[in-house]
Amino acid sequence: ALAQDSGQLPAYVAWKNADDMIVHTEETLETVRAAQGDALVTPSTDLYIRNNLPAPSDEIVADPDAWELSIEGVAQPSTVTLADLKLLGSETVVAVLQCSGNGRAFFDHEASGSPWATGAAGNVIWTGVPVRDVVEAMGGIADGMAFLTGTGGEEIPEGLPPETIQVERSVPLDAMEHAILAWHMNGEPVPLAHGGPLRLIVPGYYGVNNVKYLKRLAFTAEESPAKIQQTGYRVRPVGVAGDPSQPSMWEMSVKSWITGPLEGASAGRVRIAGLAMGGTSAATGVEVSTDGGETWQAAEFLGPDLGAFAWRPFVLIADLEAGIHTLASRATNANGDTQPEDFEPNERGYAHNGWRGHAVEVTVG
Ligand code: MSS
Repeated sequence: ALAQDSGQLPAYVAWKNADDMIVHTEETLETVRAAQGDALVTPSTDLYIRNNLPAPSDEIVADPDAWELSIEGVAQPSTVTLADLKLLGSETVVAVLQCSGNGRAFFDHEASGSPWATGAAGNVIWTGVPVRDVVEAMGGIADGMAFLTGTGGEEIPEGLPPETIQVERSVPLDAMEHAILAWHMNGEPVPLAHGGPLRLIVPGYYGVNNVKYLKRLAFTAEESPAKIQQTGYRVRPVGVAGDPSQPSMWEMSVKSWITGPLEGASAGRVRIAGLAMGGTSAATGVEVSTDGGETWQAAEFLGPDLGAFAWRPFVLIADLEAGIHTLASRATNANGDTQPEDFEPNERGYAHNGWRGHAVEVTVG
C-alpha cells in the first residue's frame, strides 16, 4: 500500500502531477486542497481518480474509434462504434465531477471508504454526443422505460455473477436532458484512467453515475440489478445496511469550500479564495465568514460563467487582524438551496455539504 502524500503515483496514472495528488490507494487519488486554488477548470493532470474496479487494459484506447457501444431499450437497438457516434454531432458541457464520498473526512463517525476531504472533485470540459440525439437516431425510447442505465467496460472474471461487481448505474430518465457520451475531456481524448474511449456524463449527478469505458447504454424499466445500484451508494443512517428503498446517490447538492489560505497569512489584506458549485442548478452566490459563521460577506465570482453544471471560483479580500480566524464559505444555487451549517452523518459518509465541516482555522500573524 502506498503511504498518503507519498508523491508516488501508481503506474497507470504516472502522468499525473504528483505534487498535487494525495494517494489514498492504487484506485483512489485525491487533489490537494491548496492545488484546487481558484482554477476555472481542473487540469487533467490534477483530476482525482476513483475506481471501484481496476481499469481495463490500455489496449482499448489504442484505436478509440473502433470502441463498440451497445444501445438497448430503444426502437432500433444496435451496436455502434465511437466513429459512428461522432457522426451524430457533438456538444460541449463543463461539469463538476465529484465522488459521492467527497467530504467524508469531515464527518466524525468513522465511515468506511477513502477519507476524501475536498479533492474528490474537479471541474471538467466534456465533449461528446448528447444522449437525446443518439435516442433520436435509434427511433426513440421503447415503451415503459424509466431509467437510463450505463455499463462499465471492465471485464468480469469468469464464474462471478456480473451483478456482484459490475459497475452499472441507472439514473432517472429526466437526467437524459443533459447527458452526453463523451470522447474528449479538457479538449483531448478521454484518458483510460478517466473512462476513455467513451464515458457517460450526467451533469449535476454524482461521480458514480458517470460510467467509464461505457460499453452499454440501455433504457430500462427498472434500476440495474448490480450491487453498486441496489445496495451501494444509498444514503442511510449510521449502522444501517444499504437497500433499494433508500435515496440513491444521484443529484448533487449545492456546495463550496475555501482553498486558500488554509494555514497561515500575514495580518492586513488577505485574499480568500475558493470554489462554489450549485449541483443540479447554477451556483448564484457565495458568502464568506472570517469569524466561524458569526458574520458573512458576499464574495465575488472570478472569471466567466461556464454554465449551470460548472463550479465557480470565488474571492473575497478581507482585512484580518492577528489571531486565529475560522474561515468558512456558504453557497446558494438557482433553486434557492443554501448549504446547511451541519450535515447529518450517514453510514457511508456521502454528500457532505455542511459549511462548518469544510471551514478552516487560519493563523494570522
Ligand atoms: N465507471 C466505471 N466503469 N468503473 C468505476 O469504477 N467509478 C465511479 C465513476 N465511474 C467507476 C466508474 C466513481 S464512484 C467515481 S467517483 C467516478 O467514476 C470517478 O471518476 P474519475 O475519472 O475521477 O476517476 Mo464516487 O461517486
